[in-house]
Amino acid sequence: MTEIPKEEYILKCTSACAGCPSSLILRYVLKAAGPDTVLVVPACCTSVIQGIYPNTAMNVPVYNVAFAAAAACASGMSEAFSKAGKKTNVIVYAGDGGTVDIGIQALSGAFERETDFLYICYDNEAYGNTGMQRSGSTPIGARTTTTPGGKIHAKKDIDAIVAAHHPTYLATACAAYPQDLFKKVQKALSLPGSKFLHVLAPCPPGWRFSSEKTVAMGKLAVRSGIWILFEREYGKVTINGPSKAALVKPAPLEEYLAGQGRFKGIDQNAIDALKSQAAARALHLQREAEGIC
Ligand SMILES: Cc1ncc(C[n+]2csc(CCOP(=O)(O)OP(=O)(O)O)c2C)c(N)n1
Ligand code: SF4
Ligand SMILES: [Mg+2]
Repeated sequence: MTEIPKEEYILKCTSACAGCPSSLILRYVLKAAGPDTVLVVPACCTSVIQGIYPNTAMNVPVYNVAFAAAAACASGMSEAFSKAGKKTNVIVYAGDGGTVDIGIQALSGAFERETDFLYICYDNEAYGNTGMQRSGSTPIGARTTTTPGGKIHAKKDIDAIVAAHHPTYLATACAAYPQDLFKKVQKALSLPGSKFLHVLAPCPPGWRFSSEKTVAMGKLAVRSGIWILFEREYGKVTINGPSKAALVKPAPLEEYLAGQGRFKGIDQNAIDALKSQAAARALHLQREAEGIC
């Protein structure tokens, strides 16, 4: 951890819930990006965590925008900085609802135009700020306030959707692995063009586990293989660190599910669906990493 700078860009005493993964992830994102950074934040938990004007918990400029507009705003901003000869990092920091559902059109447009920016989706698998409604990123079987019997549809594969735009860099990360996250943000910002980072954000109130277990839950997600750490740099796929071992010998998925109240009473069909999706995804990534497809 010694390579991670001591400077803090999120100040103390934010309004985040105890154990919040969103603020934890952003803390390391900003340590990697440094002070010459502008954040573009659509409506989400982070737009509350940042504080209410004129006060703010953020030590970098933040531009708040409507849900559907984040990537479009970032496009204009990136172009303006470029024309002014500035190298300022433009980073969208958005939730899963704002990315896989409401902001997907602007996201697609920005990636198609090869906008020079980094889009980060922190994925707590629900609309957290408004009380945990299901999003397109909520997994099968998870109970949310709008899926009280458990969600019946699969989690949208946003990584595959973004990959179809052939970005310079696409990677996954997890709040439980800050060094991996830090290095991926640094690498993404060192590359030209459009970059996408999808970060799993285990959310204590949303997933219904106690607040000291955020990191443990993230590690279990990776160890069980339900969340795979990988990078796709100029199209070449690499499976990272702990996911290499997890794909050979995964921890039981039941252990991950049992620790979360949102999966209470999940039926066997939903568990089987989660397992087969994870296995298919692992196989596809392994084949890509070996250059087979
Ligand atoms: C167009 C529009 N619809 C709905 C809302 C209300 N709203 C604000 S934040 C939010 C939830 C965002 O969820 P997500 O993007 O997953 O971020 P999280 O809150 O989980 O951090 C919603 C529905 C809004 N601000 N604008
Ligand atoms: S609901 Fe989850 S992501 Fe949102 S502030 Fe609370 S812990 Fe963080
Ligand atoms: Mg969310």
